[in-house]
Amino acid sequence: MKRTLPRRTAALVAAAPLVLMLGACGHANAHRSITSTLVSGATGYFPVNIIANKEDTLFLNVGNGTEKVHGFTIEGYQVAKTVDPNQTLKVKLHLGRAGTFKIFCQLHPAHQTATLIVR
Ligand SMILES: [Cu+2]
Repeated sequence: MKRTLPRRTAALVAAAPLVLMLGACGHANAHRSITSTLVSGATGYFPVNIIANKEDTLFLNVGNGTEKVHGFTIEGYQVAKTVDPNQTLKVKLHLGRAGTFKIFCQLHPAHQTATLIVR
């Protein structure tokens, strides 16, 4: 039993550079949050920019800190959801396209927009 421990440790040490290499390739998990809230006295999103890398898997928590239902659409990524007041929606997205994509509320034209930036 005592002999298996050093072997396991050696395997972990051997795997560590592999994990680091995968991270360097840009195939990473990006965890971000965005919330509908009051921005300068009007309804908008905070933060106004979500930034991640191409080929990342984006795990996005979409919150709503207001008292109304709000929409959440990402142009170019076929995401169109609604979020109830004081709820958080989880959106998982593979970022296969680089560029700048408008985030907007499909329910309220006056709702200030945000931007998804995929580098
Ligand atoms: Cu809205």
